[in-house]
Amino acid sequence: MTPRVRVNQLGYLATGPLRATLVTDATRPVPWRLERAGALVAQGGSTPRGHDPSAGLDVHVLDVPTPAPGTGYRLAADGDTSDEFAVGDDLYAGLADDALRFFHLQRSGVEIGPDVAGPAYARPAGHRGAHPNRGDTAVPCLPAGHAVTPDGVDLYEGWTDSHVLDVSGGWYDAGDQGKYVVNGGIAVAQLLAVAERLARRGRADSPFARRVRAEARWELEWLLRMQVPAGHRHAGMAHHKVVDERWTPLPTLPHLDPQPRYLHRPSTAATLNLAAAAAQGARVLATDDPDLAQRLLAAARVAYAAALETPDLLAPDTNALADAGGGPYDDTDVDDERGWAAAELLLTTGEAAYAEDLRGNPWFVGGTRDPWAVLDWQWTGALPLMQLALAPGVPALPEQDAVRAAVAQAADRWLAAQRAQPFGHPYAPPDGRYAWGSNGRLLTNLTVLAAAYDVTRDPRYRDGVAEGIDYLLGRNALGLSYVTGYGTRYAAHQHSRWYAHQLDPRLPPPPPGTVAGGPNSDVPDPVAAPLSGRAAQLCYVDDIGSYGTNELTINWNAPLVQVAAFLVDPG
Ligand code: 9MR
Repeated sequence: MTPRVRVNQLGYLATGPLRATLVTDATRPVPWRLERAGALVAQGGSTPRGHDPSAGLDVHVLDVPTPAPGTGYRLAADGDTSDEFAVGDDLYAGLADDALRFFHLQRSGVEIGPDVAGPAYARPAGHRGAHPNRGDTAVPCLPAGHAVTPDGVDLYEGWTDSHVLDVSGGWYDAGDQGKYVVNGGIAVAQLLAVAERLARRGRADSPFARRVRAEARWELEWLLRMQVPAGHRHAGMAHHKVVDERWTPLPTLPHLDPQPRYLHRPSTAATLNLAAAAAQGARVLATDDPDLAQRLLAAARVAYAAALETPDLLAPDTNALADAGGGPYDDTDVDDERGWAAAELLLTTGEAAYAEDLRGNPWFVGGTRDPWAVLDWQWTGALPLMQLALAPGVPALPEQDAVRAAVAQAADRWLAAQRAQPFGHPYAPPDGRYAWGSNGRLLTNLTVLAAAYDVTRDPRYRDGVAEGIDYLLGRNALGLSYVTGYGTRYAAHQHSRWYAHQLDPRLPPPPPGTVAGGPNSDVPDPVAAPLSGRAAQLCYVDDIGSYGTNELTINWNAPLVQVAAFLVDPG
């Protein structure tokens, strides 16, 4: 039975806050007791919060003074007792480590040995071009007429160029084996931001920081391979993706993928993501590998210029195909990506021209768009603002103080949203419907609070991050931790083509530190579909078939690394 007292099943920081959510019909405050080994540590009364529409439950909040560090705490209230939890400052190092290892395990084109994956999930190199899979070492462009919808619309009409590229390496995106520049770009940027923060904290040479940079480098080298070479149409732009011709069944190990793979035509969004991530990578890897840093910066400049020349080559919504073999990552507004690329190029080069481009961008401070509403692969407007705010000084950008103020204001908005949520999570879509990857959106909101803390040192923001992660680790309507291996009851069947624990119980769950996409009000897959119409938090099922609520991806695990690394050392 899931306890009605919902806590962060991993534990709470010694600096607090320690809050829990009680599911109860009681209309008046009820007493709670904090116990350890049966002994009373503290007691108090709950705060009734009424009906919570996101959970479809009546709830109270327990606000508990943080006790001395230790393990084995429990909260008792209303005739029920919570799972055990710890209190301490060393709770998140393991999670940061594991969440980062996830990326190594997503690597394509290289053997994943038992030393990193354990014996059950060690696997040969995928997509290296050996029979029977066609491999990523020589991938042709999608031939004309290969992306025609059932209504007869050719999604890539007018695209006639053809060449073959070596696009091996990089990370598989998710539970599928596609590799997408748009999503690779944001995920690697988030890891690079971790490396930058560690450097600001004087820990650039720690083993963890080195691993972060090595992992980011793996993806950056792949991004470079996705750039259209000189002499071809749209030279300098980035191919949007390399994916299978058709979806493969579950499970399919990468080296056994029988599908032909194709490069899809370039897109402006992918090109700008490449420009942003490569420019940032050039800074972060400058000491480790000056030659690579130079190549990255050159590629970023070329990509940026190519995107200005071809500003609206949009990736089509390939979901319209009968069997797309990969996701669309389609985006009709690329101004936010343009601002992001300009900001990273500005930070790396200091050149005033990039600052000028940024000023004219609708997502920049004073612009017409709200960069803070959503931060994900499609809406990237908040990323450059956080990056600019955190940079020590940007001479070409006198507006830097205004940018810093905007970050703090955005964080204030998330703190207000958090106070309104009885489960303590700063995620509150205005229509009440949770998005695909809602856990990822919560995590990126937490990165905004973390950035605000780094900029202002106001402890309210640090506490906001600490409380916000409670939701992912069990303080939610399902009483479930969404992170494999963390918590008393955790998601163990994330949608993946190789972590097939559910299909073959001899296999272990996905590796620890893997976050599930989370509740999705649209319940788009057949497994979650019966949950349609339920309260948002209940639109989730821990089933390998539920790609719409339970997939793992690089762009959700990357902010998990950010948040966990922040909580290891808030400073
Ligand atoms: O995360 C993406 C989500 O925002 C979209 O609504 C959804 C449908 O287009 O696609 C999600 O991304 C998937 C991608 O297309 C393919 N790899 C797995 C991704 C996570 O489910």
